[in-house]
Amino acid sequence: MIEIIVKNSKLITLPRIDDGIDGSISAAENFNHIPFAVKRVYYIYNLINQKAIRGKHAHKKLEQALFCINGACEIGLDDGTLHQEITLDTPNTGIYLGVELWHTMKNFSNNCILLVLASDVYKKDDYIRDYDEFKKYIDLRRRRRVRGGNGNQ
Ligand code: T46
Repeated sequence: MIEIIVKNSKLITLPRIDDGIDGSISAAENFNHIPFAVKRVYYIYNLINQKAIRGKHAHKKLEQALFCINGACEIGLDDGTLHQEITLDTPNTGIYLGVELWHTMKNFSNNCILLVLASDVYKKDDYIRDYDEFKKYIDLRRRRRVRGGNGNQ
């Protein structure tokens, strides 16, 4: 059993209904299995280059849930203090990827399909693509929280 130690993340286990040799079904519902309302679905596939490293960014407001629905890949999570690598290789086990988490996706099997459920439409301004900028951003948010603000200014 994987244990998530970084902030703003947790494992999501979807129900799995098995129909024997006729296959299996897993379903995800807003605010039940997924802790937000899904506004966008996208998937990453055609991972011919197994050395590909994707992600390398954090989001300011976007929440996501990642499921490797075919094959396998490794997700790196970094909250600015703790770092961990998680292998996703089970279609009904995913990761909740909350705000302010630097993440990478790598070690893709060539049949990997990574399904992502997102809390908002694509917004370029929500990305932090520089690691030093990410560290400064989360330090500032932390200082604001300590001073008693909600960190949203
Ligand atoms: C994330 C990880 C898990 C769009 O036009 N619309 C979209 O909805 C998405 C997701 C991407 N794009 C465009 C933006 C770029 O020109 O697709 C291109 C590749 O996007 P990016 O380099 O951000 O891809 P990844 O795999 O590094 O990151 C993606 C998501 O963008 C990101 O939000 O958290 O998957």
